[in-house]
Amino acid sequence: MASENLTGEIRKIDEAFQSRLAEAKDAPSLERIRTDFLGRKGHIARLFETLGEADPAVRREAGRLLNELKNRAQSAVLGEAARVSAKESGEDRPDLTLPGYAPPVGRLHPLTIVMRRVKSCFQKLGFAVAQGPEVESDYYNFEALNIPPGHPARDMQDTLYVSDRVVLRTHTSPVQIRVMENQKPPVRIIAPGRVYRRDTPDASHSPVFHQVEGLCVDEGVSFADLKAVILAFAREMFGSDMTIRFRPSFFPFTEPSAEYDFTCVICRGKGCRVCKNTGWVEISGAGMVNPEVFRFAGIDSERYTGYAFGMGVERLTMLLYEVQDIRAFYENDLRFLGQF
Ligand code: 2NL
Repeated sequence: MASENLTGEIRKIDEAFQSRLAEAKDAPSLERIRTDFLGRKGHIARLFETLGEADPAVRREAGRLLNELKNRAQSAVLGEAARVSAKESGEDRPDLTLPGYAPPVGRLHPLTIVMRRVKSCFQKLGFAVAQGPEVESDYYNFEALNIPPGHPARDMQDTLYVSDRVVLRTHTSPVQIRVMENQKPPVRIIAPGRVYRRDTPDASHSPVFHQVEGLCVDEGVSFADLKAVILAFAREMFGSDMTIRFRPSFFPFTEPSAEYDFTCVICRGKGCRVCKNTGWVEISGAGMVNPEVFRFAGIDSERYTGYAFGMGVERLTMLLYEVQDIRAFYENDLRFLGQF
């Protein structure tokens, strides 16, 4: 056989092998390819026999080509066999019985949890939720609340001023003034939201915190109504064993004014570290709306009376979850936030 014919024959067998291998899908078809090409009576063995009869001049080169084809075909068949067997046994598929990865799940901020609960307590008592701007005029934040010029609350030391007559609201009362300007009684609202004070942060002070204020205005509204609403809130929020007490106080926007306490939510009144053994925890202030405030808001104080109250959401949250430091709410430490 001429050298051209022999090397051409090797190339043809090589190509045939490649195309058969590309179509092999399973172990039996691969085994047929192995016997057809690499078996004792296969194409490659037949070519080795032909090689013996070839012209010595071409035998060397054709022999090298043929050996190379044999080795390559052997490892290709072995490689493909491994792949096919992995596929058939399912080794290349994910193990669906393995436990899954837990996706990272977000949670509500503790202040959001408590804020939502406070809102829902007052909604049950018939209060609507009102909102307003955090950047307020001096008029709504102070003047209309009967806080006179020169009052310490207006001091640059206590309030964050945006400009001469514009402040970051120091309470949510301005929201209530705006509602009273726009809605004639009966008014029954809470004003939840962020408020700002010029304070140096420590365990009990943060320059930004959250407040919920409440306001009820109608004919014949009395301090007894205020006490009933605060008591109902205390019991809904902290349990039916809660009692409340009021102590006389002073605010420019209410007259009379009071501070109110709840039974200590930790020891239920027995006396502990949190209540300093008094059995009571201070919550915030309240009172009957000062007629001067009604005058600013355009409400007839001869016909209507009203009560108002405030409360700090951080304070409630710290009592509820025994959080020692208000700054924890603002540090975004997931080890803290993950506990609620
Ligand atoms: C506190 C607790 C309080 C009010 C807020 C209020 C709002 C209007 C009229 C009258 Cl529109 N009062 N809010 C009343 C009493 C207490 O907040 O300890 N503040 C210094």
